[in-house]
Amino acid sequence: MDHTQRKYSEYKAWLQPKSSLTPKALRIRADFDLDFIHQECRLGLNRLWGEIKESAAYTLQLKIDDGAHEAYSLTPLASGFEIAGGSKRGLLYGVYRFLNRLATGESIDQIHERSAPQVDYRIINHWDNMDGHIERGYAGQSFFFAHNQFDYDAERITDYARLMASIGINGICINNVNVNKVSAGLIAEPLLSDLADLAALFRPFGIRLMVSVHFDAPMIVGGLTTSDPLDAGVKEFWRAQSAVVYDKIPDFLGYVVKADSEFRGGPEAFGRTQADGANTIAAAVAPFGGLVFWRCFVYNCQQDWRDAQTDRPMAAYKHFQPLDGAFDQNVILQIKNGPVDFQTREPVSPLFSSLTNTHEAIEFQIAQEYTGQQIDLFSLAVQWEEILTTEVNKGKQLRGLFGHEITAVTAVTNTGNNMNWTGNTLAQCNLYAFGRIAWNPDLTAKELIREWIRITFETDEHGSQTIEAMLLQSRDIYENYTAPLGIGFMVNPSNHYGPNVDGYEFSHWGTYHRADFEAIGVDRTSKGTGFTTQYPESLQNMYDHIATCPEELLLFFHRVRYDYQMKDGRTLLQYIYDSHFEGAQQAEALLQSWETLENRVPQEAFYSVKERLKRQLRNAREWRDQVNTYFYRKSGIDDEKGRQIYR
Ligand code: GCW
Repeated sequence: MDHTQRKYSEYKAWLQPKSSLTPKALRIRADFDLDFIHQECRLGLNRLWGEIKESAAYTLQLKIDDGAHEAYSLTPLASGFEIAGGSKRGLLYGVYRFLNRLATGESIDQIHERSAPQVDYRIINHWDNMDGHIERGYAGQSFFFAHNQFDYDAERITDYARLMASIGINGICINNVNVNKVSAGLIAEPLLSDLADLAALFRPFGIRLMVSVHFDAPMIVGGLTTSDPLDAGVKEFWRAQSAVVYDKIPDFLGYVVKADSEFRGGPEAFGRTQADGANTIAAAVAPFGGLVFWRCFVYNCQQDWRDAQTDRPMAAYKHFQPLDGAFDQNVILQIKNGPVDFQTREPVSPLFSSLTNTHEAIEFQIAQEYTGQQIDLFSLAVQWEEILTTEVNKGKQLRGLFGHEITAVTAVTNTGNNMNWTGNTLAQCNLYAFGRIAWNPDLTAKELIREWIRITFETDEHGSQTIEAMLLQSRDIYENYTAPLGIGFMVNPSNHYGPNVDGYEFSHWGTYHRADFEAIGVDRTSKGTGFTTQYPESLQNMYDHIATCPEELLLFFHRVRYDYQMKDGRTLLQYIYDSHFEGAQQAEALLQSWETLENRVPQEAFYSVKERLKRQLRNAREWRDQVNTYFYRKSGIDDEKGRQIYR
């Protein structure tokens, strides 16, 4: 059944409480002031256990203690349980965490936890357009907008706010970073009043809204003739307009800005720096405690493919590193996890280790733009764990920067108006995992996947183990049949799904693999384009030398001959053939595994995931054959194992 055909209320009726958990009788005690949290707690328990019964014998105590603002503690007592938070927000997180742990099947007396988030801002970015279409959206249309206006079901928004708060999200940017003339108006009437109404739905859940603003808003919204950030009129526009915004929404979190990027205007168009641009806007929101998330996805998207000197991954560092320390305190530079663009595998962006005097946000993409589009299975928790545990400086892992240089964690979301939120039921795991690692980056993919399976499915041991194995392997499988060893971008241009080895090879986007008859890849070492010099010395040395470069990133950093010997003795070419044959086989095995789950997971989820796994298999075979044929034709060298390659 098409998820979008149902009304949300009908869909909700289909969601069953977790019947296998024993119903409890208890009394919830809380100050009158904590009414909302009390209700949330009761609602959650009712969902888990059916209607809960009143009993004075067992007391669930909700209280505010002197812990940190967002911290909570969960403590079993002799004849009851205590949930405490350093503030109402902390207490709310405590309540959700308590419910979450109950939903995994734990008994109350085992639940003992103290926790505080490692970063202050845990943010979801929607790429929703106001016409309802979601850029890189794979779960239907926007649940905020349609027909260039706000158009939402308040009940659904409330559930969404609860969902996000329950995983620790405290800020949401509701519109696409590619702002157009309509969405530029979100900071002015008449849209601003609607924005304020929406903000009110999120407020009780501790979630502050943001919008993406147009760098040229002074012209589009303010009617000025320039957007030059150093122009007095432009500064006044941002100041006055922001005052209007904060008058309507006092707890507004701030703006996200994509400037000088992919045909968007920006400070450089006026001969100004990124810091000039960011600081002008930041100064306007500073009096209200607002923030500016300034994106670092700045590169030349009009490159001539003949130009081998320009190397796209180097761009962000070149634009921003020299400005370290020049940004105002309420500017947060929002940096994609890798230096290129949310590919299956990339090294960590060198900006993280090189900005030491600037607030940074890491930006992940939960929407699977390049990672299977919520058709192919791809557990991002696995990728994120690798990214977070990557060394960025002298034994320091990326996650070690959380709470210090990295003050915010953001991600492009994978939600839409499909009834199950994410299109593919299994893609919910990515959304869940994001919130949890933004709170605690030390959590492993395995832990996150397990938690999610337990709270989502009431299934048997075979069911949970099968889903866990599928999710844990999914990233390697996808990587096997798509672009090899960090080379990236062998996708169909524009929609970014399915193989097209040379699709970007002669384009202006700056993403070239430069394969010829004997070698593939771009030499990004200090002797090549020099990209590796953007890293601290120890990392530069590691990436520079082919022997010490992590093999899975071989083709990101090096130009390599097809007869190059990999660590296990195979040639590079044979590695490519093998991984592609294997990947397609593994995709088939995923489908077979899932087929064993009929009647073990809800029917609707079973059929919709199955249908996607079938599409994944077709996709994997197409990738296998196109990539293998491509390299055979380039090299003229056969597969050692004599498998079918189309000539
Ligand atoms: O990867 C690219 C996407 C664009 C996106 C851009 C960005 C919102 O293909 O759709 O634009 O990244 O991150 O700004």
